[in-house]
Amino acid sequence: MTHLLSPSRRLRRTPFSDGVEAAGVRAYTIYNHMLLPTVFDSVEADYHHLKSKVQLWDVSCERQVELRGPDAGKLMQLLTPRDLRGMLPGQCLYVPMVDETGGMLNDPVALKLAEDRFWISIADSDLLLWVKALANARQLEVLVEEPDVSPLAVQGPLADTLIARIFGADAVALRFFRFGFFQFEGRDLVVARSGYSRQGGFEIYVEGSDLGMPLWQAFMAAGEDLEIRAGCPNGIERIEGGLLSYGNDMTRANTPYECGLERFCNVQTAIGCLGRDALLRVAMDGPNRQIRPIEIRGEAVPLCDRAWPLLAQGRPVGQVTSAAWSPDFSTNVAIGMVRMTHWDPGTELIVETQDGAREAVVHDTFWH
Ligand code: THG
Repeated sequence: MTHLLSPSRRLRRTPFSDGVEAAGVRAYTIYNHMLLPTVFDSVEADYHHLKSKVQLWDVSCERQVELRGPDAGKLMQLLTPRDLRGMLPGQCLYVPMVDETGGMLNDPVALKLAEDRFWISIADSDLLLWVKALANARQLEVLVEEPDVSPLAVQGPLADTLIARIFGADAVALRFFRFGFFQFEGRDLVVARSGYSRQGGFEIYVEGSDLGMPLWQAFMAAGEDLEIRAGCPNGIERIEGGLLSYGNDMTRANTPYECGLERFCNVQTAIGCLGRDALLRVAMDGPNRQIRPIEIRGEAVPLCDRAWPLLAQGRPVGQVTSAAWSPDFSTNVAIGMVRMTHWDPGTELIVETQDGAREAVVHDTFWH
């Protein structure tokens, strides 16, 4: 398959790669040093199918950093400005993670498995190294490892129907960002109502690579009459929904406030967070640039594989970092970082793509 990408051990395969290939994957990206499918039929055909049926996604690249031991909770709070005191076993939380300057290191989903055990389901950065270094430098009583756990997502409007057939009605009863343990072939798996789309669905944290293909096949067979297909996080749908992508829409150069993640920061009470002092200052003044939904007028934009400068009266006022033609909204949807002087909804800007300048306008909400 990988015609342009030279496969090697560094570009890790996943427990579901055989199924992904059999389904006719057309393109991959690399995420956490692992294969992540990006296209099956076409990005637009995948988009329409995701929004009307149900898809099975190989998101193994959402690697887990496991914390286990008496200091696991202390280490978790060291990593994030979100106050974790109220977090209960069985809960998932979207948690910005920052360095000592308040810069974003990752934006994972955290799962509390037990008082002394967490999984951090990471976005695309080598968070394991940072967490290991912190645990050692602070001499914490905690083991930090990457377990053999690979998330498999079931996303789309028919996800509830499908999940019931594999895990039963109790799985359908899960609330958003809650998880439970459900059996498959006699083994307990974490199943959560979560996922990187706005269409609803579940994520199964498949523990043990040997279970990968049996579970993949079971879903494919059980979903045949629902017209299930292999899919993947969809570039158009996630921009419409305002789901941020680490490395694209934000980097270490951004604070969580600039990313619009202030609702996940409690700097007054998140005592123990490494970047707290830096973020307290930022929280006081407020950011001077922030993520905004941006509409780009005219025909379909080219592939957004670089930052596009945003201009007002010829001067730079920000950048667009993700953009795509939206078939459902008949316009180009985009995510940008805009200076406060020009971030009000309705502000007209110029965006410079590699194929030329286009008219753009700041929106107040994403498209969902
Ligand atoms: N699922 C799991 N791990 C992941 C992702 C995932 N790791 C990598 C990447 N995705 C992390 N990024 C995100 C971004 C957004 C959300 C989840 C992970 C998300 N956000 C909702 C929102 O912004 O409205 C909900 C946040 C909330 O209310 O708590 O779901 O997808 N396992």
